Amino acid sequence: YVLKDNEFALDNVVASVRRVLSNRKTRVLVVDDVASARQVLVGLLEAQQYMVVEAASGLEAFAALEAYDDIEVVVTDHQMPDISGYELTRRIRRRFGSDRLRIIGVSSSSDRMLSASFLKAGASDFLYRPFVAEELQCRIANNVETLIQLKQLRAAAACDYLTGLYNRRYFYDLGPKLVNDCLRHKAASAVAILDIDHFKRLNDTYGHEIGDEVLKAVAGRLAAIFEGSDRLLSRLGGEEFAILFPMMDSIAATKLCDEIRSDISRLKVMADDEELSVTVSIGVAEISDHETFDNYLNAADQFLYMAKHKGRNQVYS
Ligand code: GH3
Ligand code: MG
Ligand code: MG
Ligand code: MG
Repeated sequence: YVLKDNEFALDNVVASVRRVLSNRKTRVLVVDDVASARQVLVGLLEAQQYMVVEAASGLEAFAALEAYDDIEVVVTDHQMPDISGYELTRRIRRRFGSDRLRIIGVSSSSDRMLSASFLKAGASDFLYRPFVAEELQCRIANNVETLIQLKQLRAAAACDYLTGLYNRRYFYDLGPKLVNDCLRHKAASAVAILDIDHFKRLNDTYGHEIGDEVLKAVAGRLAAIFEGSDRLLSRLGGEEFAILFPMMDSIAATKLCDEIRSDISRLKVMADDEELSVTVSIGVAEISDHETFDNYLNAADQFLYMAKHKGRNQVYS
């Protein structure tokens, strides 16, 4: 439950890119107190293959946003009995950034300043009624397109190109937040650094391309092990990976890491017609205090050094 606050914690970057690319239908919320006006908007949106949810007031709009966590566009009228579309826009923006939700205002008001007010409040777009149907459709399509591009950029920025795992940047971005969530609940976390043994030798013997294949195989195995869990897995760089175990002390994490170590030692990677195997060393540190995230990673790194020193293919904590 700790991780629920972080929208992307459970999300594998690769999976989210796939979702973006898979033409999943966008869900649009239409807010208007007048049923006939709502119907016009719904008709235009459904003609564009969007999934549409309706709300007859600002309060209904909030309820809809609670009920559906995948609404990505809100088209809202301005004049409504409970709260205005302008106020609704302001309040939605406090919770959802424009990289997550697009808001388009529509109004038959004669106030020519209304458009600017909406945009200042965080609306992505605004149209005066009566609007040209095709213009509304184009503006919505443009907003959906922008959202998709933002998601692709965000996923690419968090992703390691070779392995498809989260990268160092993402690990250092989300890791401290997860750790603090745990500390707020008075729970420890653990962090592990995993390093492939004698990887340079493998590169020197078989070449970098085979080295890359081994990296991908190890990353794929780790991703499979942690799929659907609340652990944060990333490639820090080179042949080093970091794993954050929220709500877990170092004893439990060490036990798990030893299973991972053993699992990877049984992995077979095909190189030309030879079967290669690799081993990994892992250092594990417990996070139970408010030191900097870097300090804990340094501690894990020192334990990793001990694991190497003691002969590799082992876990040290
Ligand atoms: P140890 O058991 O002590 O960890 O020895 P090691 O050889 O694994 O460690 P070292 O840090 O000396 O070597 C890491 C090597 O990883 C050096 C570098 O050429 C290689 N490397 C780093 N990034 C990549 C990559 O993306 N692809 C490939 N193929 N090799 C990489
Ligand atoms: Mg109205
Ligand atoms: Mg290394
Ligand atoms: Mg190494």
